[in-house]
Amino acid sequence: MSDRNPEYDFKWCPGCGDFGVKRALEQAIDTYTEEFEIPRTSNVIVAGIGCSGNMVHMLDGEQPFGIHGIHGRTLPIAFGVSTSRPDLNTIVVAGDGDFLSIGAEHIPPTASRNPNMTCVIMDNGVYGLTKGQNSPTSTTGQITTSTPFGKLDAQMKPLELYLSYGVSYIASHYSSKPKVLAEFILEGMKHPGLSIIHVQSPCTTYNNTYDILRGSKKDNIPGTAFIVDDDHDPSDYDAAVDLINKGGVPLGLIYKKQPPTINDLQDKLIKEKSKKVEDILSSYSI
Ligand SMILES: Cc1ncc(C[n+]2csc(CCOP(=O)(O)OP(=O)(O)O)c2C)c(N)n1
Ligand code: SF4
Ligand SMILES: [Mg+2]
Repeated sequence: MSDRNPEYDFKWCPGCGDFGVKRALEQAIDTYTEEFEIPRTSNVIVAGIGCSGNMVHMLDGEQPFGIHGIHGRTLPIAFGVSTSRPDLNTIVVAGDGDFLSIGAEHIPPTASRNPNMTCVIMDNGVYGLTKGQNSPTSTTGQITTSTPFGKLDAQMKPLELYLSYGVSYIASHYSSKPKVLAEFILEGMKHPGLSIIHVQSPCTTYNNTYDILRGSKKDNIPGTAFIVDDDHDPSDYDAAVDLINKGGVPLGLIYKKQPPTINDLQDKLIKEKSKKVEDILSSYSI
C-alpha cells in the first residue's frame, strides 16, 4: 500500500516493466516542472485502467495532479483537460488494452484535432491486471488465458496506426532504458500537439518478453529491439513507414510534424469571428 494514496492497495509484480516507465516519467516530469517553473500540480496525469494505469498511484515524491477515470477513455478526459486548461502539462498513461482495444476509437479523432498532450503507452501484449488475457498487441498464435490454443487474430501494429491517423509526434522505446526513455517523454511534453511514446513494458507474470526484446546470448535469441539510425529523418513520412516496416521494435523518434493544435485554431477563430460587445448591441438598435 502506498503512503501517497493509502486507500489504494496495489503493487506491481517484481520485474514489471512499468517500474522503468515510472522512473522515466518521474524524471521527465521533474525536468519539465523545473524548466517551465510550474507547480507540481500543473502536471496532470490521466490514467487508464490496468496495471499500467495504476502508475498514477505509484509515483514517488511530490505528487502531480491525477485523474483515474474510466477504462478506455483517457483520451476524451485528457482532451477536456488539455483544451480547457492549456497551461497544464497533460499526460496520459495507459496500457495496450486500455488504449488500443476499448479505447482505440478515440485515437483517430484526437489525432486529427492535435491537442497538446503526451501519451505514455505501456505495451505488454496482454491484459495484465485482469490476469493475462489476449490484447490487440499479443502476437498471433500467442497462448494467453483467453486464447489457450493460441491467438487467431492478426497482431495490431500500433505505430502504423498512429502514423496513418496523423499523430504529430510518435516515439517508440522500451522500459529497460529509463534515462533515454525520459528524454523522449520530455520531448513529447514539449512538442505542441499530440505525442505518443509507445513503450514496450514487459509483464513478467503473463508475457515476459525481456529476452525477445533485448536478446539472449545464452539462448541464442538476437533481440527484436534496435536503435533508430542517426540518419533517420523523423519529418519524412515515407522514411517513418519504412522504419516501421523493418519489423522489430525501433527505439527512438519515428515521426514528428508540426500541424496547428486545436487550441491554436480555436484562438484564431475566436480572434477572427468574435464580435465586439458594441457591435452586438448596435445590431439590436433600430
Ligand atoms: C469498461 C470496462 N471493461 C473492462 C474492464 C476490465 N479491465 C480492467 S483492466 C483491463 C485490461 C487492462 O489491460 P491493459 O490496458 O493492457 O493494462 P495492463 O494491466 O496490461 O497494464 C480490463 C479488460 C473494466 N475495468 N472496465
Ligand atoms: S501482472 Fe504484469 S503488468 Fe501487472 S504488475 Fe504484474 S508484471 Fe506488471
Ligand atoms: Mg497490457
